[in-house]
Amino acid sequence: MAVDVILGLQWGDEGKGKIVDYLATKYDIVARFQGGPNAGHTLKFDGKKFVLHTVPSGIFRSNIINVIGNGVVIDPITLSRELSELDEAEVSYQNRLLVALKAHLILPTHRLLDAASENAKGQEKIGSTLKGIGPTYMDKTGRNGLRVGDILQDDFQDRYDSLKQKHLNLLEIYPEVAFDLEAEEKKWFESIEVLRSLRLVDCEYYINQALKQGHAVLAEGAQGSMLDIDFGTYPFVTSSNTITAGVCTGLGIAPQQIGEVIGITKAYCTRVGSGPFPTELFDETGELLRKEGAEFGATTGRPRRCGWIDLPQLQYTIMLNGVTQLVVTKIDVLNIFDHIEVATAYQIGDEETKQLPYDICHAKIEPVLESYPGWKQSLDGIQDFDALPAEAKWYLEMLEDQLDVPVTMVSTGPERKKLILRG
Ligand code: 2SA
Ligand code: MG
Repeated sequence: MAVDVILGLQWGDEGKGKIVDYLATKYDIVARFQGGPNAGHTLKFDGKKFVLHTVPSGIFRSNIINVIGNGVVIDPITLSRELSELDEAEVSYQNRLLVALKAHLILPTHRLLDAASENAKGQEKIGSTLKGIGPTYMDKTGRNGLRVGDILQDDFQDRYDSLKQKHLNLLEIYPEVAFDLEAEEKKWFESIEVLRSLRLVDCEYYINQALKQGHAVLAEGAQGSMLDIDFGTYPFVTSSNTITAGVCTGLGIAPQQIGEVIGITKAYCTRVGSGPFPTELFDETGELLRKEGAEFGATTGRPRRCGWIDLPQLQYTIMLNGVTQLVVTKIDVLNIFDHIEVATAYQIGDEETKQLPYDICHAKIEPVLESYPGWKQSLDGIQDFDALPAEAKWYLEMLEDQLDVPVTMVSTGPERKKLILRG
């Protein structure tokens, strides 16, 4: 069996949670491979809304094993809060939620460092979610980090104290920020006990054995490809590899184990935080997209920046990820528009190009826009691609054509049933 991958092709918030939740039924295991509680995957069903930050989106299907892979950074406090919410909703997770021993831990001082370093950046803020992601990955690559498996060791407290001391020393270079370290530490150690009660596994062995036994695995990406540490709009990125390549290192599998790569894009485009966004709209159309699409961050509640879909950007992330299927979400948000615009190229100075420039953060990019007629009607109740209004079909077929990947699913609303499947 293979590991299929599902990930966002833009700057996150493409609606991955809902699609994973739907697809999960075909899989035995759903695994997170990167990122941490900076993710916020929203799922809606039975009139209830859940936002998952650390727990994989397969948790609501009782026969699915959910794995938090070694590539993830875990804040025990967020994790245990999520688990209490699952308890409240009577979703059982014991024995179905596995955590990699090699996943790194986010300490309270990582969050403090995130806040202090972001605060010191003034105008150049990354727009971090302040969950401690950057400092934790820095400690991982700097070979200082604490891992989940360390909580089982006798000297855990000493190692915690020593890393905390390093952080406190480092914090001296920054102006002070408000943070109740003592209270956070208390919660953290309580949450470590919750983490200890879960099944802690050698993720690489677990996944490879499962594959050998014929189990199907779905790797669930967080954030989006344009936030990838290597290929995103650096430095306005997150600190992990969000692309398909991250699945190999984040779960411990070989490249030839990768099967389908399902790339998700909104029918338009959004971004939270700072950094380049070539098709961003600063006018009332952008405002309307935000309103219609309820574009506010699931993790931080921040309003998202909105704009039209960007084909060069999608061509780039489809290339990087090896996308084999495209899922278009939130197409219903476009219902009210007379015209829908699409960026087909970038005008940079005298040059028209379809390539993202190296200095994307400084280049003056004007998107070259093409206009498509809107459909101006609700898509409610449409379950079949052919039943879509002609203009919506054109739009989707144009995307397929330009991006050279088949559109296999179209989401027409947040609820589970608002999903058009294309055979
Ligand atoms: P960080 O917190 O240090 O990783 O922030 C660095 C930049 O990455 C952006 N970022 C995100 N942007 C969009 N969505 C994010 N998470 C989604 C959510 C979940 C998802 O709904 O909150 O779709 O997976 C996310 N996480 C980080 C952040 O704004 C900074 O620009
Ligand atoms: Mg989100």
